[in-house]
Amino acid sequence: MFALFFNCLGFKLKMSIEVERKFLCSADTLKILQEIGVCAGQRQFHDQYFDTPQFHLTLRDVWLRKRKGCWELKCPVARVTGAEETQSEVSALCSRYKEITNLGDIKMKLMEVLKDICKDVTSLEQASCCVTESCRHEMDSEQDKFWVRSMNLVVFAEFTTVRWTFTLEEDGVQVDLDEADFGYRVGEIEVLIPEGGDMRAALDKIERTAKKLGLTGDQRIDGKMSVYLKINHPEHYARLMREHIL
Ligand code: V4E
Repeated sequence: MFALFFNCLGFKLKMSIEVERKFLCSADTLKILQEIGVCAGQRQFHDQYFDTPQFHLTLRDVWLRKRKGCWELKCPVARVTGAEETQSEVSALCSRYKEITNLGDIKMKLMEVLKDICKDVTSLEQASCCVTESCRHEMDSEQDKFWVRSMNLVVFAEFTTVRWTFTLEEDGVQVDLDEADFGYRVGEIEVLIPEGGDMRAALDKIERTAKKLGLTGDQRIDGKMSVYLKINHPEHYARLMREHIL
């Protein structure tokens, strides 16, 4: 939250990797969570997710959203073979995404992903020029409309989430319980590490927390987006499943 606030003002931040495991929260899990964690509060936010009409971003596992007036981009992280992979079961249940929250960096990444498929490179380059403009402009929705249109991006998903956040004794572990406005509830155990940080330690923390919460399943749990797409864009959902992106 603190980081997002500064980012919205245009300060350049080091990118972080979000490592997380989703889970379905039973009454028993909630009871344990209330015993071992501290509820850091409840908040509500509305997310708008953007892609080209042909879904060029999400088909590359790139997720662009606007939440509370701030832009956020999640991109896949290359898996490092070796130490991390030895804990394959835990590893398979966790997702890792690079989180980019600086608008300039987001536009650069989008250019990189979209330039092969966009004929009108000039308009993309114009859009990237906004990168160097003042941070005041980053909050200007008129500016947003310009670069979003230049990259041919449209909203393909939007929903509101009510989130309860718990912090745990385990250093740097956060547990969120989300309820989306389309009726889906999901929990997530989350650890943020800096780029190049200790992935194995993050996975260990998630595993220990999952054990404490009594989570036993070995299946990956759907996130809010999977369920949203299943309901609202079934064909795209099926394609993302076929291509092992969801
Ligand atoms: C990365 C991703 C999407 C973007 C939203 O990510 P998610 O963490 O599910 O949303 P949320 O609201 O919990 O974000 P936070 O507030 O924690 O930043 S939508 C789909 N994906 C891909 C994806 C995946 N392949 N597997 C899993 C388990 N989650 C997401």
